[in-house]
Amino acid sequence: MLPDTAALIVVDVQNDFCPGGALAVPQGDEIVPVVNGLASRFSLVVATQDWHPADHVSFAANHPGKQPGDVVSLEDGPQVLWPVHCVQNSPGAAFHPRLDASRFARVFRKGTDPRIDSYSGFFDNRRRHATGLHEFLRQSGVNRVFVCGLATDYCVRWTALDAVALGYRVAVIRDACRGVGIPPGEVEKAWREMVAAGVEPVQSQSVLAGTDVFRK
Ligand code: VGL
Ligand code: ZN
Repeated sequence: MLPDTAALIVVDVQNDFCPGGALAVPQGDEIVPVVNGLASRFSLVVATQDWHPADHVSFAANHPGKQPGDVVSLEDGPQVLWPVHCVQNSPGAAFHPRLDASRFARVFRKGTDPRIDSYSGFFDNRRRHATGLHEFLRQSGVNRVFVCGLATDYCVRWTALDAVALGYRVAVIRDACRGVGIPPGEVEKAWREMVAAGVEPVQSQSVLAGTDVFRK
C-alpha cells in the first residue's frame, strides 16, 4: 500500500467568526493556537475564506422583514439567513490576526456569487461551481485530509462531507473546531452526519503523535 499524502484544511478562521465578530462562534478564537501548532507540522496546508459580496443572498439584511436565523426557501432549497459577515475586503473577512497564514500553500475563497451560498470549501451549495480545492489537492497527490476551523456545523461539516464524497480519507480535528449551534442542536447533528458518512473524529494530540503526515 502506498503511504498517505495528507493535507490540513483550515476552514474560515476569520474575524467575523470569532468573539466580537458579526457571526461569532462561541470560543471560536480558542482554536487558533491549536491550528497553528498543527499547521507548523503538516507538509501541506490549505485554507478557505468566506468571501461574500455585500448583496449576498445569505444576509438577512438583503431580505426585507427577515432576521438572522430565519430560513427562506430559494430556488434550490432552504437557506438559513445570517447577519452580514465576511464581506470581501472588510476587517471581518480577514483571517484572525494570530492565525499563521504564512503556512498556507493556497487560500480558496467561497461564497463570492451573490446568488448562492457556499458552505463547503469544494463547491457552492448547488454543487455547480468548484473552488479549485479538489483540483489542487489532486495535483498535489493528496489522498487524506484533516479538516479544522469554523464552524463545525456549517463550513467544516460540508467541507468534510464533500471530501468524503470526492474519495478522500477524512478526519475532523475536534479540538481545532468550534460550532455556532444555530439552530440549537446543529453541532451534534453535524457530528452524527459526519461520522455516519465515514469521517473520523480525532484529537490534535493524536494527529501530532502520528508520523506519516508531517514535513521532513
Ligand atoms: C459559515 C455560516 C455562514 C461557516 C459561513 O464558515 O461555517 N457559516 N457562512
Ligand atoms: Zn458565509
